[in-house]
Amino acid sequence: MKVGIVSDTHFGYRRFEEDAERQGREAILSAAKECDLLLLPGDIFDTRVPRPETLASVVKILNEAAGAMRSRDVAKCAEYPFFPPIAVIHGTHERRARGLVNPIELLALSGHWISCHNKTVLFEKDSVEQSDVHFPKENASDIECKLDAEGLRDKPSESSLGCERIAISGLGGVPDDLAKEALAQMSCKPVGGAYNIFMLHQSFSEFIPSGAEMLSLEDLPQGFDMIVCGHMHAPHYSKKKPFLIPGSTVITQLREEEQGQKGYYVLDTEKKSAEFMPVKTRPFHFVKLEFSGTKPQDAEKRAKEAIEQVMKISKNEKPIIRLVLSGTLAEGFVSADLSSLQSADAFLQIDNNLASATLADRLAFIRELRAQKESARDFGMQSLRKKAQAAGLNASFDDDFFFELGAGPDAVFEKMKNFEKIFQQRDENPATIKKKEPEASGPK
Ligand SMILES: [Mn+2]
Repeated sequence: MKVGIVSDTHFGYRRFEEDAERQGREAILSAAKECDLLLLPGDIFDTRVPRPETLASVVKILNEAAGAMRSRDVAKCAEYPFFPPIAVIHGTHERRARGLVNPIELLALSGHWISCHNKTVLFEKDSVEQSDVHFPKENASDIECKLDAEGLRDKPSESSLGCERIAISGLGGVPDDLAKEALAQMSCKPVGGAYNIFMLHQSFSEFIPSGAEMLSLEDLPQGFDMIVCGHMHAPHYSKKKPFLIPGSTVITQLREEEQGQKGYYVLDTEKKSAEFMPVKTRPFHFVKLEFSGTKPQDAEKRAKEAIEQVMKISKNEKPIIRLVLSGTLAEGFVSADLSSLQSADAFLQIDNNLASATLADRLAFIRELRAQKESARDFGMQSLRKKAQAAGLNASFDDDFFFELGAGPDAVFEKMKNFEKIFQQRDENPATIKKKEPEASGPK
């Protein structure tokens, strides 16, 4: 079967609403025209409570997609016989509190698509065309009797009938720190005799470097032939893993990695390969400019030239440009005014990080200090040692102190008893403690 995978259409995204509508529409309808089954792994809507106008435009697109699929012989779902073969989960943008209806569930109730959140849904398609199977008319009943007599009718072998089965399991988007728990608790699993796809909407630490709390590819459930993941907006396909990120169909974050093509994937479950199908999108350019001791008017001039460069290659279409300026201004200048760069010919976002030289120096100094500084533990130990010294407790203080406290209340209690002894000793005979002080004191 051919599976069309479209994600993160962000319908209703206010900043580029027409782009979201046009590009999402093209992706869904193109996929519907050539595929047997569609998967939409979340962030189909930009908000958890879309406006009726947004809902209406998505319903229109889905009606058209259903029409395009109905006119062909596509995958069918026995559980939802009257629904188009479109499987969907909610993303982080559509997620709502328990007990509230999110827009994905709403359109599942209206029969526009099938929700696969926290369940496994089976789709089937006969790959042998109806017209290929024909009995001679006069003998048809004889043959059917023979089939019944041999008990073949009730158990047609899958290979002889050429029936292909795809099981879609899904888990809607959750906050990153809850993802592992959600995977452990979900109630879907691979189905025997089917091509199994697991669909989720999360960040993965392999793709987003800052992700301490994120899932790793190692956390994914076993037994699936393909993992499809929404949420991350740059497309990616790894045949070996096998892991597929369709990416978004619209620019939303204006991040550097969003500059590539946008589109959808067509997964061929027989050939076990996926192909990226680009859709026509508004051009987006991310431009970084670095300055050092520059006068504001020179920075402005260079920024203007960079914008003109982009305008030249954008031809007829109004591009989205994000301009990031960083570095220092010449002595005596505090900031650069770049408001003159705004024009009606581009959607321009300027990140003006230019700083005065003195401020930049101070920032660099603070950064260096932080890099040199000992760890919090070392710093804490040092100040504790100083205080202990002043109280005459040197003998009992060592670097393992924090770890012992961490071991639990019993360890702390033991330590306190130790202190008590030392305090008693000090009170009874101050001289003995004082004598010890110099040899055990201070860091070396
Ligand atoms: Mn998204």
